[in-house]
Amino acid sequence: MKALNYINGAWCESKSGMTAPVINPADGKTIGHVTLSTEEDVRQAVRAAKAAQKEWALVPAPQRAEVLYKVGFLLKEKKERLARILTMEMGKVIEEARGEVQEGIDMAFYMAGEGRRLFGETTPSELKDKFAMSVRVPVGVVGIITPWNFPIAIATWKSFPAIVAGNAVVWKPASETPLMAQELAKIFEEAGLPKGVFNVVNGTGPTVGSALVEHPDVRAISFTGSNEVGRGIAEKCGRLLKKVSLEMGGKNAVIVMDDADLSLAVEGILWSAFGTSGQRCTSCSRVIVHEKVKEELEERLLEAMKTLKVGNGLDETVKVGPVINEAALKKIHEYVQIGKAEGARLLAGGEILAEGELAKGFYYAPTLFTDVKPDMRIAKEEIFGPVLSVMRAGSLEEAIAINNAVDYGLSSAIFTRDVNRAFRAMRDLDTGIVYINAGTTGAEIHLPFGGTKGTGNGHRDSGTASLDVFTEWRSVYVDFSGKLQRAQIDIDPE
Ligand code: UN1
Repeated sequence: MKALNYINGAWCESKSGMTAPVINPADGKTIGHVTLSTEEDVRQAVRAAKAAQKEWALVPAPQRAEVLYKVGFLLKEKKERLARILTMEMGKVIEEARGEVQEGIDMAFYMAGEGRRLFGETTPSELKDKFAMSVRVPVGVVGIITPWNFPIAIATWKSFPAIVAGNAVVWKPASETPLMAQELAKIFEEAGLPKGVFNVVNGTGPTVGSALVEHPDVRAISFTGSNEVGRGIAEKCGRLLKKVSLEMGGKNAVIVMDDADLSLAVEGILWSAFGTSGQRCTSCSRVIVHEKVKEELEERLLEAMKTLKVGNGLDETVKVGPVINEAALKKIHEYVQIGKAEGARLLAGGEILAEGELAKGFYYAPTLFTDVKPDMRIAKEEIFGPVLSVMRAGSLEEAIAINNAVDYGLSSAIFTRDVNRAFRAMRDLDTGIVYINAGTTGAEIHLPFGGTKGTGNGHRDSGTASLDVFTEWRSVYVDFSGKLQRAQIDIDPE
């Protein structure tokens, strides 16, 4: 299969004529090719989006939402097929792939509902016979840049609110996962979205991403990806005075207190650390455990890790799929060497798996380090793989301080049976998402998603908070007094 650009309702090759292979990380096989676009392809897409947006913004929002309802039903109908493509293209296990498609379905229905809300505000005027309100208006053309780890869900978090609010979208999906992007574009087409409102331009970040960010007609950029790339985008958008929303990962921790239900904690840690092979922005990569229960937790974790079957995600019994590619495998393995050199104690894993069938794909053994210190690199930097570090704390305060000491602030979690500790943690953990008695993954789409510090720039994906990126506030004053009333001056009663 060839992943093409989708511009102004037409499927087209890029101007460069160049392609890159799409590889199944489970077995290294080529499952398709993706067209690699030029700046001219981006300009063409933005032109189409700009023209289409003018009309789209005039369609009443409840009618715009009708398209999203259709998209939701189509996603539902095609869920299993999409999940299988997702697993083959990205590697996550089939159960999680179904979950990811479900996230898109949820987002479609949720944002379709927004078509009958998109609430503004009314407020009294300081003058007589005068009305004041603020309404949300679309920004115009929105550029969306998404990562390979959630090839469809993240695109829905960004494009659905943008579209229901009356914008047109140009989307650059990750070049590792262009096939899911084709599927989403086809669904929009089938749902009857007018041409030009949703466009896909495939290619690489330095060419397509940069052209999108720098195009003067793209009024907002919504990006999820690496910290390095995100900072570069922020700088460009700052200079160009463009709205920009950034979500750039995490170094998420689970705190386990001495009063915790340890069985539950082990389940939560296992799921959030090794699910998606540790390749979620929300994945747990640190456990901060109260010293009284440290040894017991480690023993139980090691026992539970033995149940993690690693393999091709299409096999329903597999729990940990491959990582995305060879480069990721190398990076993860390098971090393990760094951890060892820093003095962390390796309890499990720490190796590339290459026996039998696994040799063809990119598999890393679920890895557990202990005696990790907060200043070690493996405790501070995002590894984006199945590598978990256990650290010790003597109190809740110390655990929270360790959690907060990293540069990221996406998600955190605490296992405790003490309601006071739970609420204190909820207040003091410096992350955008906090879980009580659950792991660090599993955000629901109707709540704001994002984080503090190096995770982002204060904006949020999903939830109604996402509308703030895709709309401008317009303040409207209606004077029905029939005479000139000057604000701040004609304020005394006659
Ligand atoms: C991501 O990894 O960027 O909260 C998204 C979760 C998922 C989304 C993760 N619902 O784990």
